[in-house]
Amino acid sequence: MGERLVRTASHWGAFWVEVRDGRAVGARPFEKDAHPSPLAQSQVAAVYDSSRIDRPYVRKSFLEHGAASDPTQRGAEPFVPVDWSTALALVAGELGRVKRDHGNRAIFAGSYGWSSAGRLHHAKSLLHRFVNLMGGATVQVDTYSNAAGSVITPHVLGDSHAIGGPGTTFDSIAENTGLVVSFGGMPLKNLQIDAGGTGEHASQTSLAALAGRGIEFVCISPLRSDLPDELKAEWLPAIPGTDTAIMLGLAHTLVAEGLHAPAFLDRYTVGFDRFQRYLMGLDDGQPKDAAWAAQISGIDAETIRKLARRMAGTRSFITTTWSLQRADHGEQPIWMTVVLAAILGQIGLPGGGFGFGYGSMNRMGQGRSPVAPLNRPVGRSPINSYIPVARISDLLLHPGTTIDYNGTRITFPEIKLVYWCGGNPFHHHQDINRLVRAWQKPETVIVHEIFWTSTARYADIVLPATTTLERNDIAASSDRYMFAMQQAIEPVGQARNDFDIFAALAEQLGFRDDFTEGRSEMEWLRHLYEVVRQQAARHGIERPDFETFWQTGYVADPVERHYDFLSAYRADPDGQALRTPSGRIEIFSERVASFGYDDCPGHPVWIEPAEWLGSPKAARFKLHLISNQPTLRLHGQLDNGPVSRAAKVRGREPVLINPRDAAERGIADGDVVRLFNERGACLAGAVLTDAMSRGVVQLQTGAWYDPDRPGEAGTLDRHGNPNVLTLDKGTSKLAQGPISQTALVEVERWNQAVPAIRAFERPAVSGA
Ligand SMILES: Nc1nc2c(c(=O)[nH]1)N[C@H]1C(S)=C(S)[C@@H](COP(=O)(O)OP(=O)(O)OC[C@H]3O[C@@H](n4cnc5c(=O)[nH]c(N)nc54)[C@H](O)[C@@H]3O)O[C@H]1N2
Ligand SMILES: Nc1nc2c(c(=O)[nH]1)N[C@H]1C(S)=C(S)[C@@H](COP(=O)(O)OP(=O)(O)OC[C@H]3O[C@@H](n4cnc5c(=O)[nH]c(N)nc54)[C@H](O)[C@@H]3O)O[C@H]1N2
Ligand SMILES: [Mo]
Repeated sequence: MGERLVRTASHWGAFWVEVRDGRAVGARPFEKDAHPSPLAQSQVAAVYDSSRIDRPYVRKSFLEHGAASDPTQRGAEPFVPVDWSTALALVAGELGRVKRDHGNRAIFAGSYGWSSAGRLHHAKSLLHRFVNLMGGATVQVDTYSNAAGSVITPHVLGDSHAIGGPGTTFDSIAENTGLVVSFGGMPLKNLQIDAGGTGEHASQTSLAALAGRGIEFVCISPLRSDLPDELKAEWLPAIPGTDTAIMLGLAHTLVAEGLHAPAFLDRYTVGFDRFQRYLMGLDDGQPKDAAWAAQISGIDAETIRKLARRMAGTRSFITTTWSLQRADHGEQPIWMTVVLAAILGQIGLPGGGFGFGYGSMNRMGQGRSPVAPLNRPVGRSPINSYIPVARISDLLLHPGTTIDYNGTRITFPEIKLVYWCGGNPFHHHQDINRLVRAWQKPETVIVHEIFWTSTARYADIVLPATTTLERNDIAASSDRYMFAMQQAIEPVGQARNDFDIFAALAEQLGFRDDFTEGRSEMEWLRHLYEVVRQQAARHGIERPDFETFWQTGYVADPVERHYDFLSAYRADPDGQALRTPSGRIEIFSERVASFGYDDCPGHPVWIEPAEWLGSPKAARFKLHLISNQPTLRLHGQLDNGPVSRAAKVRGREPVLINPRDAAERGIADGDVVRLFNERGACLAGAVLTDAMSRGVVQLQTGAWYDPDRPGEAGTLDRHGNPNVLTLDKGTSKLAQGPISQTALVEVERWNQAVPAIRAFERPAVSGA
């Protein structure tokens, strides 16, 4: 057969798959990509990794006793291989049983997760389409990425565009901005990624182009490398979780020194007077001044005052990464970013104001095509049953409990069946030991997976899914590109496309035609392409017909390169009024205040996080854990690939630690260490660096959970999954978002024998 090159795309970019004799053997970058991601190599290699699920499996006692089997054996006992028809009949039977006996609310199909970049075969969307046709299920709202940000911004700005973009473009910043103040930096590592793919990795180019233009950068972050070296940023290693206090200190200086913009505040905002009372300490006697902020954040008062003056003295742009809101009271740094920018009065001016998520994802700061990205329709749920995304363990552990959420009250149903397809809660959720206990509550757990992730290991019925190389699809994000993903190889083992799995199940449950609408894979792609092609035409953008697109492999739309967020509102605040109750930027929100939440009042405030270096707990657990996004994989995806594995330290996930913190604990570079707190413990490999601020350690997310006693809570994770240490609590009653950045830990040298990593091996199989 010889060698062929086949076009494909992924969340980490487009590339060509090299196929030799029916096997994928390598990856070559998309010809227009100036910064191709090494993750493509891992994707191709992982296809044949021993962690691949080769056929359907059922947990042993579940096969014998069904829902009456002992759920505490989940994750512990062996699997039995079964044929597809047995597996499908079992799944259809369980769905039918739970629906009949307990109703659709008892089925949890939130299935949060990134799945693949392909929009037709997008696993989570397929599950949602399927359950919607089945009468609905309990699902999740918001995202782990951005729960607090996307719930607070509609109250403040009328919608959540500030979070998802488009934001002020890098081109506008390059031309107009004098000072960029960056909370959480703009780490290059994250710019490899965009949900649904990216063509050129344009943000890496844009960021590099900011160097040498005389723009000043300030990086407020526990990690110096959060801004690339070329930008020659001033690094302010703030205590994690204290950004809101720093912003308040800046705001206080501006107001106290008359450097604020009363005309802007009058015309474009509401509620400054209420906020000002808090800022100046009129009611509580505590001005939120630079000295106050210094004592909380560890950044000295004079530095804060000078920074405020510099911000007022030039065109300044404030960026706040999404990570800041993935923390206790994560609504506050987002709201306070907007308020600080409003006090400076530069919102809507070229290169001025604020933006979120620069350095969180490739899309931010890039112009946006006016055409909405292609998406598979999921339909509507006939029932209204949902939880805030990160309340999964609470839901499973405490049915009947009522919680607050964004002005409403939600009572948890009793979940009997969990269906996950395209996500990995044993990667993404906080406090995995608690999740292990919660996971023992439902009667039945069904998972479609490609690999033996923990989510697959902790299932009763495991169905093997194809990777994107084994099917045809289209990748589309808010990037200006759309890519053909052409099938490169035959399905590996007995893997099937999620689409085909759901079609077969729908057949057994009597709604196959509604699910497929009578279309095959290629007919769906043609159909979806035609829908967006017509949308593009309405915007005056001409796209080729499907055949030409499929052959060329991509289309690229023109985008607006000079865009400034809220410039239209600035130009015409009445005609372009915001969709807030007042039509203005809400520094004080009557609506949020009316909810009466003690942990999210009517204007931004500093509230101590549940854990931080200033809390009493820091006497026992002296280090703040940052579990940020991983450089060499996407979450847990591709941890089984060669790129991620090559960077492990003695097989463990690297933990970054300041040399002085290491010395105090007798830890040397390359040592295996144990991280622990009262929630859990894991091993990791020490990497000493002065780019890590004192008192903080970084353990990136995504090392596959590797418990030494699977199925039991409270075991040692041998590999370095930070979520055995993180705290499972909502940001506040408003968003109830995840708070993975709020965690204290202690670290010690591991002096025992170093156990083998088992996470990438197949689980025990019996009765084959
Ligand atoms: N401590 C800590 N935890 C965090 C974060 C943090 O900053 N710190 N960040 C959070 C954030 S922002 C996010 S978005 C989440 C990410 O959490 P997830 O999105 O759940 O993580 P992924 O590892 O991407 O999981 C996707 C899973 O889908 C599977 N998959 C891929 N393609 C297919 C397919 O076609 N079919 C099927 N059936 N399966 C497929 C992959 O094998 C993988 O296991 O993690 C969150 N967790
Ligand atoms: N390579 C790669 N890129 C990714 C992903 C991936 O898995 N791999 N995931 C993607 C996804 S789903 C998302 S949602 C985005 C997330 O994008 P972000 O949330 O922005 O990403 P993080 O890397 O978690 O955080 C950015 C930086 O914030 C800093 N930080 C953490 N806590 C604090 C704090 O309290 N204060 C301050 N000032 N700084 C702090 C950390 O040092 C960290 O490096 O990334 C995307 N990009
Ligand atoms: Mo995310």
